[in-house]
Amino acid sequence: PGDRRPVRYPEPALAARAARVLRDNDTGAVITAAPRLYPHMWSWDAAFISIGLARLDVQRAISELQTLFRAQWRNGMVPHIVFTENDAYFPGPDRWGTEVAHDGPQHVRTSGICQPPVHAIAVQRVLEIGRRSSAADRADAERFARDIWPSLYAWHRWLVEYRTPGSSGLIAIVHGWESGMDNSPRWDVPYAAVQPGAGLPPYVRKDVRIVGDPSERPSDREYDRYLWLIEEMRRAGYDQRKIVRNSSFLVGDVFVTALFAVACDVLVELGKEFGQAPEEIADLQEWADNARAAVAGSCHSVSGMARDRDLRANRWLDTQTVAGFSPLLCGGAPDEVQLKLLSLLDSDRWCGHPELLAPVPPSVSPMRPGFNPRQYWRGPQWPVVVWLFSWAFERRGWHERARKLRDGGVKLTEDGSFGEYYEPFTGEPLGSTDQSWTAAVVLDWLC
Ligand code: 9WN
Repeated sequence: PGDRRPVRYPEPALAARAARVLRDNDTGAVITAAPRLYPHMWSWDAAFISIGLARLDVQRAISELQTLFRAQWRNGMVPHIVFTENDAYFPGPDRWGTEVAHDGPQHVRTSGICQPPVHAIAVQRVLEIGRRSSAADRADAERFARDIWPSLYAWHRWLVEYRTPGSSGLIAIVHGWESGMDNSPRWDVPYAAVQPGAGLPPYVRKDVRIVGDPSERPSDREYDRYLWLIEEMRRAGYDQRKIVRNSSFLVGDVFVTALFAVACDVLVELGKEFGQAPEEIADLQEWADNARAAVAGSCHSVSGMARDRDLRANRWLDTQTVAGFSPLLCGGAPDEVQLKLLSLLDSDRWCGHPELLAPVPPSVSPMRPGFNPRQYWRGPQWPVVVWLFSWAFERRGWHERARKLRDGGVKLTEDGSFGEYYEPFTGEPLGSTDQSWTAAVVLDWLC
């Protein structure tokens, strides 16, 4: 394996190309998630993008995160999309209609849902990089980390206040898009219960016109459900309490919960360093402990894999995907469970599968029924997911494992196309090319 693709850039040339992608995707105001398919700012993309940007320009990395947080809702939610003027993406701001919300920002249009809370991780990374840069960058990064901390705290508090219904302790999502893994088979069962009503206003998809092969994207049936959930939320005036009470989709997301736990840990570290309020630091410590316990509590007794919970149907979702490895991100699972997960991750069901071009986890195991190597979150490998595991493993002191994932991530992306996701056996880039967050994580790996 390794020569299945014609082009392979040496690391310095790959880094230069990645830098160019970020510069080319810069509208001057924001770095769009991708040039054509995603012409706006996405919440978790912006976090990863700022990490890559910090390698090029610490100031620009800071301003990217500031732009996202200027769109934070008054209740604390960080919206999943901050819209630019471009109208090439559907659903755009008119379809979301978040003007009906009491808590939305005044000066900018946003969607009405959120995405995984990886922003504290990005702030800490920008700070680390800024500190190794010039004295001016160090001072700016420190001021920024201190100033943005209360907004990060408010964001985390929103997730606890509004999104931890029920007793599982898992953070709940009200739309598959909130997971960042839109059409993962994780959501097939809860989505099957979402019945688009007759009142679903007609719409025309734009994504399938941009991605050459529509079968790499979610199906129309799936889109009907995505749009129906937006319709429900708009009708509820984006009132979180109403949405969590009534929406047809409510799922405890174990991957989001694990990221939340570790992001709370990071905020505690930053809070102590910059002298933030002790009672808020104590809140974050408690939230981290609760989230970690919820992730550990979700693990299947035989496989050890962490599970999401359908909070409408009150049952565990046993579909095995890369999210099953969530306890490895945040810790807290018993040793025997952790060992089981690590050996599963290394096995031929996951990273050790003999046919993989690069030994990094696909979104779904190639050995599972339903695995589709070309279909979005149903099989392809996603560089940002690899980055998250390599970052978490480094943080946990598993340096060798972190290095292997980083090397695998570079191998996956060394064709220089910066695909949104990759076919795991051939390494073909799929979805969008020149995807900003792919370029950003590659820059972080290479610099
Ligand atoms: C919907 C921008 C986003 C990522 C998500 C990814 C995809 C959007 C879409 O693109 O989702 O939010 O239209 O498919 O699934 O993780 O943040 O890159």
